[in-house]
Amino acid sequence: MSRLVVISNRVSAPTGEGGAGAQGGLAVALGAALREYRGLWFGWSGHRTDEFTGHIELQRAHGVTTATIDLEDQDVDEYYNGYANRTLWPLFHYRIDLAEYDRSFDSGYQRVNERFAETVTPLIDQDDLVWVHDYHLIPLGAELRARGLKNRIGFFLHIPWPPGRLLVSLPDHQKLVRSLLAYDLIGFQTREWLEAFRDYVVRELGGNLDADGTLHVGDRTVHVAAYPIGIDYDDFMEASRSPLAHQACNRLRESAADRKVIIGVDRLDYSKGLQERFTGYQRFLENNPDRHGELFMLQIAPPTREEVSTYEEIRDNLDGLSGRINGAFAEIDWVPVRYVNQGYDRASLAGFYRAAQIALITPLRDGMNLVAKEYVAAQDPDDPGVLILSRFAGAALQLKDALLVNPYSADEVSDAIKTALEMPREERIRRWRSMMESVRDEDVVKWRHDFVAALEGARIREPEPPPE
Ligand code: GDG
Repeated sequence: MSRLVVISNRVSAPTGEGGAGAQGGLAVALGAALREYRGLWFGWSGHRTDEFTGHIELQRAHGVTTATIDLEDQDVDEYYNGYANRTLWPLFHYRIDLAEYDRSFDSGYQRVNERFAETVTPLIDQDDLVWVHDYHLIPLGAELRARGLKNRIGFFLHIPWPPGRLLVSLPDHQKLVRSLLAYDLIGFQTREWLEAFRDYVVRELGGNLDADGTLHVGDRTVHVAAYPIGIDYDDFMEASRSPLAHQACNRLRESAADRKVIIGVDRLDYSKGLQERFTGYQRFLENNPDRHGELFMLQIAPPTREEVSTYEEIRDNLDGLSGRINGAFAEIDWVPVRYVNQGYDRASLAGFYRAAQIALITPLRDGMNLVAKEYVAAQDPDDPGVLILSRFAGAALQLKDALLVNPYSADEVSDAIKTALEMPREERIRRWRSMMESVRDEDVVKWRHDFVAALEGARIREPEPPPE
C-alpha cells in the first residue's frame, strides 16, 4: 500500500476522543483519514515567526506523523488572512460583494504555496500518494510538479466551486484555474460544484470533456469527480454514547425545563447564514405569539478568523440581533435566544444535539456541512428530532428528508420551525431513518476510500525522456 501524504493549510495534531482543538470540519475529517493509513500530514503550525526558516517540526501522535512549518507575519497576512480568507473564501461562497482583490495577497499566496512545495518535497517518497486539501493550496500541485514530483497528486476542494460568471470577477482567474490542471484528480463535494468547474474549464480554457468525466486541456488529462464528505460515523457514535455526552444532554434538558430546543452549531462565519437564521426565528416569534415560552433557540458559534474585519462585523451584528430579539420577546422567566460564543468538546456537542428537538442549519452556501450529519447521527431512534436544512448546503443533496428551506426567506424558515414543532412522531422517524442511512453509509471512511482509490487508479505519469 502506498503511503499517503496529506497537505493542508493547518495541521491539527489528532487528539483522543472529543478533541476540543479539532473544530474545523477539515480537521475532524482528516484526523480520521490519517489514522488508518501510514500517513504524513504536512501544513502550517498556526505559529508565526519573524523570518521564514523552512524548519520542519516532526511529531508522532495517535498513529499519525505530522510535519509543520511556521510562517512569517507577512505570509499570514497576505496568504491566510488575505488571499485565502478575504479573496477566495467570499468569492467561492458567492459573496463577490465581500471579496477583496489586492496584488499583495496574490503574491503572498503564491509565495506561501512555493514555500510549502519547497519544504515538503524532500519528505515525499517516490511511491507516495499526495493529497492536497482546499482553497489555500490550489497552486501547490503545479509547484510540486515544478520541483520534479512525478507522484500521483490529488486535490479536494471542501468549499463550493462558484459559477463561472462569478469566478471571472477574480483577477487572474485563468492562471489560478490552470494551476489546478497539474493535479491528476480533482474532487468536489457535490455534482453542482463539479459541473460549475467543468463548465468553466470548457468555456474559459477550451477544455474537452470525455463521456466518463475526464477533462482534457492541451496536453493535460485530469480526472474530476464528486466525493461528498461525511462524518466519522463510528467515532461520532462512540463519542455520543460517552458519559460526557450524557452529562451534556442532561444539562441541556434540565435547563430547558420541558421547553423545546432549536439548536444551531456553526463557526461564526457569514457563509453560515446566522443573521438570516436569527431573523427567520424572529419572524416565527412574531407570527406565533401563542408558542412563546414553549421553546428557545440555542446557537453555539465559536469565533473564527478574528483577524479578518468582516468576521468582527458579523460578531457585532449578531450580538445586536440576539440582544434585540431577547429584548423584544423575553419574559421574566423565558429568554428566546441563548447565544454562546464558545466551543465545546465533540462529545458534549453530541449530547446537545440529542437534547434538541430541532436543528436549524441554514448556511447561505456551504460545501457540505457536517453539523447537519452529526445532528442526525446523535438522535434517539425512537424519538428523533427534525432537521431544518438550507437547500444551499451540499448536504441537502443527500439529506433530502430534512425540511429544506431557502435561508434567505425569513417566512420559509419561520414556516419550517412551525412544521417541525407539529411534526408527528411517525413522520419524524420515517424522515430520520432515511437520513441516517445516508449519514451511516456515506461516511468519512467511504469518502477517503473513494478518493484515494480514484487517485491510485489515476494515470501514472510517464517518466520524462532523459535529456538528449
Ligand atoms: C468546511 C466546509 C465542509 C463546530 N463547533 C465546534 C465543533 N464544531 C465542528 C462541528 C463539525 C465541524 O466543526 C464544522 O464542519 P462544517 O462542515 O459544518 O463546516 P466548516 O468548518 O465550514 O468546514 C464545509 C467541511 O469543511 C468538511 O469538508 O463540510 O462545507 O465549509 O464537525 O461539529 N467541534 C468542537 N467544538 C465546537 O464548539 N469540538
